Amino acid sequence: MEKLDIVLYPEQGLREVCKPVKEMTDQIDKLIDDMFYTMYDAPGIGLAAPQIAVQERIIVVDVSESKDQPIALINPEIIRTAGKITWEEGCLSLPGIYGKVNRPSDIIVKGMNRDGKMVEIEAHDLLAVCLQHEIDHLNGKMFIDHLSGLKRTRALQQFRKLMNEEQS
Ligand code: GNR
Ligand code: NI
Repeated sequence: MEKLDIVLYPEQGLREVCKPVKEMTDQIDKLIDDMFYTMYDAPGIGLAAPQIAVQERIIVVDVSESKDQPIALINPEIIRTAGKITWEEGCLSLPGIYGKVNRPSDIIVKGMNRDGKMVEIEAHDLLAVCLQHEIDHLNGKMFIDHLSGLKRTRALQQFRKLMNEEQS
């Protein structure tokens, strides 16, 4: 397995709409292994392919404490939403930045698993938040886009400052 480099904001690839995967291949299966490895190592609870510079519709998540409930989805689609939840989100592509985002609390996501089988996943609370955060990435969207103008500006200022401090 290989640890992949995580792309940081403001890389253009994080703002692009990713292409659907046409069919499950050994190459994608290997990529999913590397994505899980990279996500657990970070550590993070989710990772989307554009974060490792692959512009394809692939996500991995594991929100369990024990880190033993991996979910990989190809071409994921949200087919139902209900409820509301506010969660303080972070992103491996904006390290050190956090912000409260409102989203539906209950969702059903349809997609292909790594065996190439179509599945539907019912998700609540943190798993629902994380799946929506990852699916947003596939559409070129980041959690800061859900913040109000002022909060978003402040978050981005803070991120630029953090990145500059790291350089000096
Ligand atoms: O590791 C992550 N934590 C997190 C916390 C709250 C809401 C969403 C997330 S996803 C994030 C990893 C990441 O950037 N995935 O794209
Ligand atoms: Ni993210």
